[in-house]
Amino acid sequence: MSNHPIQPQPERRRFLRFGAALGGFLTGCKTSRVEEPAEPSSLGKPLSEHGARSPFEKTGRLPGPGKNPEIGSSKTPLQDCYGILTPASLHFERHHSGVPHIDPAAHKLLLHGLVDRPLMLTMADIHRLPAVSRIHFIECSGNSRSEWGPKTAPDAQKAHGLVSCSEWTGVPLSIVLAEAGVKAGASWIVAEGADACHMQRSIPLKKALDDALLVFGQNGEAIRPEQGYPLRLLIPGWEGNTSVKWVRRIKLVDQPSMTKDETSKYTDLMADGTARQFTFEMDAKSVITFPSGGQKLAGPGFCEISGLAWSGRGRIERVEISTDGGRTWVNAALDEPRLRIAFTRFRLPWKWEGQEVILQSRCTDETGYVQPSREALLEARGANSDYHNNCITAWKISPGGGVTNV
Ligand SMILES: Nc1nc2c(c(=O)[nH]1)N[C@H]1C(S)=C(S)[C@@H](COP(=O)(O)O)O[C@H]1N2
Ligand SMILES: [Mo]
Repeated sequence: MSNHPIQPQPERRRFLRFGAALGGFLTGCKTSRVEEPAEPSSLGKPLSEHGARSPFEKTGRLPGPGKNPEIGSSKTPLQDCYGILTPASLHFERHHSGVPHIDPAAHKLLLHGLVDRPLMLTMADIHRLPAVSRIHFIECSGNSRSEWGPKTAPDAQKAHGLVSCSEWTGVPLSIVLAEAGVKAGASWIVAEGADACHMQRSIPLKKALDDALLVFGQNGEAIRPEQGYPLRLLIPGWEGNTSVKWVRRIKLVDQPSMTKDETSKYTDLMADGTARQFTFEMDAKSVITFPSGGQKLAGPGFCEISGLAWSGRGRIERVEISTDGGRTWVNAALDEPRLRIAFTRFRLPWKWEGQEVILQSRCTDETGYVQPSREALLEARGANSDYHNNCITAWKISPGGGVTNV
């Protein structure tokens, strides 16, 4: 037996608060007829080589309407995901020219330009190098584009589903760059994909040497073709477009290349007609996934408000929730692990009294950056912007329990 006096545990206190909020929520489930569940009477399905989800589970990615089915994006059903990891099968997709069919035995990565020793690496070469696994989100800078208004998207998936979070396994790019030997004067890299559009992005060498990865693993299995099989670049915390998929070439250069995806696209037009360029970091954002647009509360009583927050600059320090249209805010509990540049799950026990409610979340990251209001974002960026919308959004719960984007 421990001789330490028993201290009230924060966990237990939280549980007691839940107890109060639950307030007899489960009384409706009490039954006087106690019946044992029936024994299964026949054998189930046989063993299988590769698992599939239950046929009762129907949630899916939502391919956006495009001129052709290869080009565009499909969105993660954030409102149907648990925890902080996105299943590979539900990771959002953004392809500019479809998913190439690549035999890993034939795939090569060329490193050249301002290096001492140009390298041509096979996948077998890459698999021999020291690897790391890291949990990071990827977010398209076009995510939440609908929230510039005037017409917003009806639910969490359609509004914010161009973001997902996985455990990525791969080789730090710094290791490969050290093998090639970076020449004096090199200050940028240009990465190129093996898809038909040859997606190219310029990335400062400093970031490439800091935490960029050459990724071949996703959530414990080989990276999916849609995510860049057999090899993608991952630039943690920066706009998704810089994480070049199906990466086949990295060139060291002394200035950015000014490719189409960093000039005509992925720049932010400001009110004065100038454009912000190389807006790499994804600012902190949070989204309430329950209750969220398109859902319906069964009735007044206990409800756990839950959602996701993330920042391209590091850890999420705080998520506040308002249930009164932004007049007052309370801190939500943050699930562990709370990792850098990864989804953080937040939760708040709450009791819905059945009235109309405007529900909002606001996050703060470890740099002290606070997610802005829509007014503050428009003030700073004007109304021409398309990319990088991270403002606080609001769900309205109507007295009938229906939830809409307002
Ligand atoms: N080669 C190549 N890389 C690419 C793209 C592409 O079309 N081709 N799309 C980019 C964009 S715009 C984004 S947001 C991310 C999306 O990654 P995902 O499809 O794995 O979610 O990949 C980036 N890398
Ligand atoms: Mo993107």
